[in-house]
Amino acid sequence: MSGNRTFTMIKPDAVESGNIGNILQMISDAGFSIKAMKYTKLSEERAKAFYAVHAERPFYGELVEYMSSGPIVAAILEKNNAVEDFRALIGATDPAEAAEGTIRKKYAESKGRNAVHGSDSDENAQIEGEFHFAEDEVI
Ligand code: IDP
Ligand code: MG
Repeated sequence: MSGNRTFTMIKPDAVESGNIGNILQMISDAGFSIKAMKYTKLSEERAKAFYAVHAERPFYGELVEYMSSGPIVAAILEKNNAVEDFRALIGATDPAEAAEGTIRKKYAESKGRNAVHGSDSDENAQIEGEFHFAEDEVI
């Protein structure tokens, strides 16, 4: 059965372009509620750890540099079928391939600088949420 929580980050490009509010509005309009949220910045070490699963990919260095280049918003979101529905809301990794009306279609700059993160499984949603939030920060 699918779970009811996912984890997201509004990435440095979307923070820098002033789209935190627009993206949170889209998330809220799509029926997600916020269980935890913080404005923060990943160190290079923390970005490396978060994306360790991609360590062998050719874009890993670029990804780590980008994700530690400026502030982000990290959040745990709740909705039924959260992981799948949130991936549908954000759209394909590459904004050129993302469907109309998705967050990445609207706000992403490129496949690398693509505005938002969304967990790809219930298991990773749990792991990624715990990476950013202590138990008592989840309300
Ligand atoms: P996802 O975020 O849609 O799940 P993943 O394949 O898990 O996509 O990749 C993680 C992140 O790595 C992407 O969101 C994007 O920021 C970056 N990335 C993925 N593919 C490329 C690429 O080909 N070039 C540069 N960066 C990439
Ligand atoms: Mg992914």
